[in-house]
Amino acid sequence: MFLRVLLVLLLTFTALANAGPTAGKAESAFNAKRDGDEKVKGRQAPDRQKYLIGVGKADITGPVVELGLAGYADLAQTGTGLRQRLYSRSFIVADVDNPEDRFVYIVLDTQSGDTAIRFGILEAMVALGEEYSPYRGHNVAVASTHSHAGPAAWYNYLLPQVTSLGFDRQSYQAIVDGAVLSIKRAHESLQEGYLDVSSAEVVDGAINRSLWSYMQNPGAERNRYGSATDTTLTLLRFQRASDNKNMGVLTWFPVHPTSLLGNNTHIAGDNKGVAAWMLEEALKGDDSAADGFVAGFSQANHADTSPNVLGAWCEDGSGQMCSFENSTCADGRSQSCHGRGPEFRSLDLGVKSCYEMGRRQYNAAREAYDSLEYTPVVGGSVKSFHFYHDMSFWNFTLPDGTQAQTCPAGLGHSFAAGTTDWPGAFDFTQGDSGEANNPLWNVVSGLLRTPSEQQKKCQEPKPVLLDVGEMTVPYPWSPNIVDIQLLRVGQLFIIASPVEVTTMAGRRWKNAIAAEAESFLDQDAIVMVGGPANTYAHYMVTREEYQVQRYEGASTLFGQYELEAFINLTVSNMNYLTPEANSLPAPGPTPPDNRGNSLSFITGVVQDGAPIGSSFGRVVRQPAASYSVGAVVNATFQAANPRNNLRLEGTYTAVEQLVGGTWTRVRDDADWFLVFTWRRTNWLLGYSEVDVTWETAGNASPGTYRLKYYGDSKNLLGTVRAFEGTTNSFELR
Ligand SMILES: *[C@@H]1O[C@H](CO)[C@@H](O)[C@H](O)[C@H]1NC(C)=O
Ligand SMILES: *[C@@H]1O[C@H](CO)[C@@H](O)[C@H](O)[C@H]1NC(C)=O
Ligand SMILES: *[C@@H]1O[C@H](CO)[C@@H](O)[C@H](O)[C@H]1NC(C)=O
Ligand SMILES: *[C@@H]1O[C@H](CO)[C@@H](O)[C@H](O)[C@H]1NC(C)=O
Ligand SMILES: *[C@@H]1O[C@H](CO)[C@@H](O)[C@H](O)[C@H]1NC(C)=O
Ligand SMILES: CC(=O)N[C@H]1CO[C@H](CO)[C@@H](O)[C@@H]1O
Repeated sequence: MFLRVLLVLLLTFTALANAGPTAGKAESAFNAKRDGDEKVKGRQAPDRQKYLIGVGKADITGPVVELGLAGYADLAQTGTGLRQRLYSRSFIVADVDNPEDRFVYIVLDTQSGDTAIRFGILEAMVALGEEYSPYRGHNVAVASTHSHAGPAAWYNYLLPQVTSLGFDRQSYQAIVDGAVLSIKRAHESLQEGYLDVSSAEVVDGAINRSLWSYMQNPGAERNRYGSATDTTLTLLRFQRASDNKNMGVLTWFPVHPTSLLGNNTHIAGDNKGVAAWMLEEALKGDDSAADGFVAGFSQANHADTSPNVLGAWCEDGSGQMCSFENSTCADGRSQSCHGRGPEFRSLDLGVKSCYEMGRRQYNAAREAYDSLEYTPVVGGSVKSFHFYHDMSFWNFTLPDGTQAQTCPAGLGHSFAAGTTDWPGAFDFTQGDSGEANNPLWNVVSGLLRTPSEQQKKCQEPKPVLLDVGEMTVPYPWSPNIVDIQLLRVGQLFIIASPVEVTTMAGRRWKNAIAAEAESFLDQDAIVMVGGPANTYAHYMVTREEYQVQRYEGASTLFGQYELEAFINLTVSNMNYLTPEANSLPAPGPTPPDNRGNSLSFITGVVQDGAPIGSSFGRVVRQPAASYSVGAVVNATFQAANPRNNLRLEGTYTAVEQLVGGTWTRVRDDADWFLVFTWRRTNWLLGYSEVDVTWETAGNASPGTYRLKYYGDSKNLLGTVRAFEGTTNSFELR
């Protein structure tokens, strides 16, 4: 209530402040451009314009054990613990004069946005009542970092559920609740402030992983760009007007968060999670940053990029790189082809490479943040639209007048081979992994159908392996209905893309938006593509790239004209983003909601037990009495299943330091270097143990410390009780 009053006061004040003798806001923005200088030095910016801005962050860490991870689609990749908690980071922008005109851009530390998650968030906005009525389908964008190391089983459609054995309410709810909490926090922080854009190059931040595909694009087009991936990180700064402190930043840089490999089983935000954590830590207590500074690292046109920047090599003893055209090795298969990260020699599940690739993005973000060359976001108005569109057999006209068609979703043969970042995603289709012991696949594989003639023709030259868009039994396998959404503040446009977009596809899409924006903007548009957002419709390549059907082309669900279709659907609705626009497009067909009818073979926790003579939280193995900084500190506790309590906004592990006679928490689950590993020791009696591991090479300093473990045990009656364990103290020297 108090906040609402504050908001109203704020708005009234702003309205008065803006009701001066000069012409409208948009007008003055354009004047600023005509005056010539858009660049602002430092914090003082005479011609900047005010918006209402807010940022918020909340925990979305779902079940960290006994559940498949989302991304590599590998049944064998089941969670065993936690390296880093996952977050939702929300960024709200509103028009000071028309505060109903606003949007919220959410960056989830998940593999993608999703229809189920989005439904959950939108329902929560309605349930929150009047104050949250400005947040509705047209302006809520559910984007992601695309981390491949978060829990799965929250997807709306069947295909991505297969490798996590279905849908899990607990996993889904953790993301929805955290996303909603992050929106509330952002909403409660809304105040007047400024938006400014800067950028920096990320040095060795990614390589193209499908150069053969990229090379199919016309030479003249490729020559316009310096690289086969986009190397610039763009940063949007949220600076509050009251004291010019920065509340947060939202960045975009394209690179796959596949640094942690497909054999990693610890939950983490991958390289973007590292970058966000580093920037938020670095700015804690910094003069430039407000308390609770939030750093969002959104994904961009990353589909054909890899963080494995040393290239893809055959791990078959041959010492050869994988084949250029199809990433296979001497045996003609892709199974032994692996991309190498900068620290691949540590043979460690990608952890060290992940940290390094995160650090590179952090470095660029820091450079952009410290930059004196900011372009202010001007033009006042905040607009957005969203509608659903069914891609099955949709006919439309290309700009050159020819007819084109999109198709129901279909996956091609190369999809099963996976990528150089991890081979063999979904190779259950070839029967050599997972099929026999995947009960969900056993139920649904008999329902596979061969594509219709119309579908075969539409999808050419893709040979359809999985005709997912024509399969609706027992419920739809993949989206045919996709989200079309654009956000605008001033001259900044954000495409919320439901597909992973390749480098060149992203460039074409952004160029098309910028060209159309010229019809109603005086200054050059800045266009970002963010995603996977709102739903997960796999990949999108250019028409030329589609012809060679590498993984990305085979995963382009709606056929060779998909990019042209997305461009058509966004560009032809940009009239809803003009300063005068005050209506929204028709909502389109509602996608199926499978939350209530999804299959699940995920079993719950039956009970926890502790052996006679032990008890929950007892230290089974103490740390040594002393270590040198750089050593790995390790302790083992008698444990219970972490699925009994996700401890959202809390922690499973902590490091406490003895400071002036008092034990003070100095590390928790958010820390990259503090790792929580859970394992069952007796299935029948429900015994388990956890290792708490602290890698002090990371960021530790000498002192007296102890480790903590916070758990929750469940008895046979289903009662859950919290407990904790504490190790002996140890010296770090
Ligand atoms: C992969 O491409 C090479 C040529 O670069 C070709 O010799 C080989 O047959 C291809 N393998 C498969 C499995 O398509
Ligand atoms: C994880 O996979 C990578 C890539 O194949 C391999 O080099 C590494 O040895 C594996 N690590 C473990 C612990 O299995
Ligand atoms: C739609 O496009 C397809 C493929 O180009 C064509 O065969 C069909 O006649 C078109 N349908 C309509 C109604 O124009
Ligand atoms: C999109 O396709 C429609 C239907 O064919 C066509 O009328 C329109 O001109 C196209 N719009 C753009 C921006 O290409
Ligand atoms: C920590 O201790 C456990 C149990 O002895 C062991 O399995 C694990 O490998 C150790 N981890 C490290 C990083 O030393
Ligand atoms: C321009 C560019 O990024 N080229 C790289 C594409 O990826 C290969 C390895 O797959 C590198 O060797 C190129 O340098």
